[in-house]
Amino acid sequence: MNIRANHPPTAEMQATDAAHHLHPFTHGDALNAKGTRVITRAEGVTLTDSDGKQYLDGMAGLWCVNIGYGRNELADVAARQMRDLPYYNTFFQTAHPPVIALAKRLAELMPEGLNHTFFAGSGSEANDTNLRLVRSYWAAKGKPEKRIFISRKNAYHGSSMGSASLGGMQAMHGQGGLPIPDIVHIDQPYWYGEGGDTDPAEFGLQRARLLEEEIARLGEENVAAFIAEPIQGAGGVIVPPETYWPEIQRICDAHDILLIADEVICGFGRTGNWFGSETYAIRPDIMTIAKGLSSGYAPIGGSVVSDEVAETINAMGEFYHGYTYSGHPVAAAVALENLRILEEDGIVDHARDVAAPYLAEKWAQLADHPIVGEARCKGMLAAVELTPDKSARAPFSTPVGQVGLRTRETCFENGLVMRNVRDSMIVSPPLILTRGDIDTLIDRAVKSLDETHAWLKAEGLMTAG
Ligand code: PXG
Repeated sequence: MNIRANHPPTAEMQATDAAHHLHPFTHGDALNAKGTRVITRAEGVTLTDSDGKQYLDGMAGLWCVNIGYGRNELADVAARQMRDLPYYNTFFQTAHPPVIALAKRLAELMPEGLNHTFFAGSGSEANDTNLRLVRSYWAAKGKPEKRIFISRKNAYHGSSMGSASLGGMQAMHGQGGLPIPDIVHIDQPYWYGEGGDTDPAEFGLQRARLLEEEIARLGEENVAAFIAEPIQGAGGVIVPPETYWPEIQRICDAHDILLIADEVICGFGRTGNWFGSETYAIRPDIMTIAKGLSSGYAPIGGSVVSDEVAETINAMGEFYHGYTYSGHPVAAAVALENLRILEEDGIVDHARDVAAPYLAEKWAQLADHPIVGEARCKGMLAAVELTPDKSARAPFSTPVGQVGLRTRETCFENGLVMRNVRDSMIVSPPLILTRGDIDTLIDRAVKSLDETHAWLKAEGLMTAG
């Protein structure tokens, strides 16, 4: 059913898209041969495409539409702000009401001590800010040699030169001359893929202690900061063993380095608390935010820093850094309204008390599926690892990602957006998901996994690589 067509016919849009649009993280020729999927409307947790087909959005857009689609309050606030003051900058000793109010609101919501926000237009920009800000911080403290950032393999921190260098995605580093100097990557706490026979708790400690070994190798006097996502998102919803973060915190406390929690995905209710740092009792010096800050309704991100970091930066003289859209008034007003809705509608509470426990219960049942090697879930983040041999946690003999991609396409056909990372399937749905929505999500996921299983058997691909 094609409701209120607000667009040209699908084939025409696909041809125009192929002719003029370069997509992110996409093999252009492959997409253009096939034609892009065009999403035209969304309401609640449901997307509609240009042919009228509907999907349950298991990814909340791109891990961001925490409050769900179609909240008119945000449209109204944006329209009002565009009329009052569509743009003004925050350089040259000026500000405007929305950015001031948002900075204050964030200080209220943040874990103790994080009271100062440097705004950006995205998570990538915010992490670029962190690189320059942290190095400037150490220089201001008379320790300019503290320049090295320690990050993790398979981390995602953005796509700009700086943030992609902070990230640990090998494929990204292979393009464009990355990483930039003075960034190193330690192994990740990915038990399913890399833990072998080690007990998960022990493995978590081992992976955390790599940080201490790396600090010793580099010399503490040369290390500026450790950056990590509380739960790795784009890397495949890597939920660390419970032993991991307390040990990381101990190591950061024991050495003179800053801890940056990249909460671009984990922030604003995703893990069942306002911040992943609460879920894992992390005490960051800096937090990166974006995505759920505005539920994706407007592009905005930021670096929220501790009093001590802010005092040092404020005292050092001019910090030569900023974006035209740092604290954009429309984005700031939209973010404020989003934060109001997250709180007043009890959406973070709903995620913690209703949706996440029910998702965890239902998701765990996927572990019984014949091609599922592990089903893991934390808050409103979940993943299943696909395998031809459950007990061995073995990968498929097919090229990495082929089975996952096939499953993703099957999910689309079955009305579910569930994406693949390698040969795992992940969800990060809007936090407003009801129990009924979760039943629908699981039903469609099982149907899709069944179809993948049938295809694997028919093709003789239930073999380990
Ligand atoms: N940090 C984290 C933890 C992220 O997940 C960024 C920083 C960068 O934010 P911006 O706003 O610059 O995109 C992200 C973004 C994927 C995918 O395929 C994930 C992200 C972005 C694009 C794709 O899972 N996360």
